[in-house]
Amino acid sequence: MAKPRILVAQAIFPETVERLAQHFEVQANQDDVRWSPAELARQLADKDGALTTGAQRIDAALLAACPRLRVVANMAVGYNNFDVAAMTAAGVQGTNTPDVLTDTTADFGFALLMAAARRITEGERYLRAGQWKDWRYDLLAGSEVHGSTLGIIGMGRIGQGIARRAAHGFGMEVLYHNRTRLPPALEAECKARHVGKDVLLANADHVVLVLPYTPDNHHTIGAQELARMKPTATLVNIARGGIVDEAALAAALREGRLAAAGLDVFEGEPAVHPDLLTLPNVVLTPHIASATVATRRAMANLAADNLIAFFDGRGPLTPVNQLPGADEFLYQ
Ligand code: 8YV
Repeated sequence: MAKPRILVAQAIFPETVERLAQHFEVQANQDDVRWSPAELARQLADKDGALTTGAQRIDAALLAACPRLRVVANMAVGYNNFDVAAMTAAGVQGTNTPDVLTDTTADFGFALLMAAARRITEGERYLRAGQWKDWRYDLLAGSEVHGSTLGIIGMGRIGQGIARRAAHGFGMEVLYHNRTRLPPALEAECKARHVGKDVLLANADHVVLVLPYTPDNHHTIGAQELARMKPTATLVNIARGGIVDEAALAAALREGRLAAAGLDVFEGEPAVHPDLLTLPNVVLTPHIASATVATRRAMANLAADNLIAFFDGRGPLTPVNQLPGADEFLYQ
């Protein structure tokens, strides 16, 4: 029987491509060519499956041009690049890579919080520019992290990881806002209290965004929400850029209505709002919260495992949609 044909849409670890090649006929974009949506559809037109990275949009128009496609494995926990309803309607299975990146991403969220609140990158730029001449009582004085109040918006696995670090490692009081409340035992373990969004914004000394990006939460943090935050507060976004109105955030940071921000994700990646680039009180990183070698390897392996399990008939390991007629296997 002919092997299923798989497209690896962006460069990944060569050993993952080799592993996939033991099971499939693989075409891998190891030169990392950035395809337009039309070119992606052309590349996928004769494929049975794909490994994507989050940068490839899988929507109704693409699916209509790819009748053979049965499964798309995203090498990311977020899958806002998938039109899940269109995929389900077309009978296409989607999968993501939860769990394997939880702690690494939570570590990075904390690193961004520390860097922004304690002005670490600002201090480094100052030193490298030869501006450091003397001690001064208020030189680069930031805001306290330990013992302060942290607000977490989005309390999935990564949010819980941040809560544990904050409560257990930094003695912080943790408030969280989420569509659904955590079970009491998990709340107790994370030492986190569920509150409304406005209460969180008004009371938190630092706010971390870790919620999935959906059309409903576009610009969930805009001018109004920023106005509710303390002027001494820090905002960290490791979720998706579209959750924050970047122009409103840049204005708040410029006008001293918000002390600092740490951003790993942006609305128009890889473009960054030009106003943010000019501000000293924002730490900017290029979407690298999950970027350790071990975690990226685990993500690539899980994406490959999903494709292998799907075509073996075992069902996907970490599905994001439930196809009609398929066994009940939706991963929780
Ligand atoms: C990925 C991410 O690196 O997992 C996610 O949702 O945002 C990152 O870990 C990125 O999406 C590229 O795959």
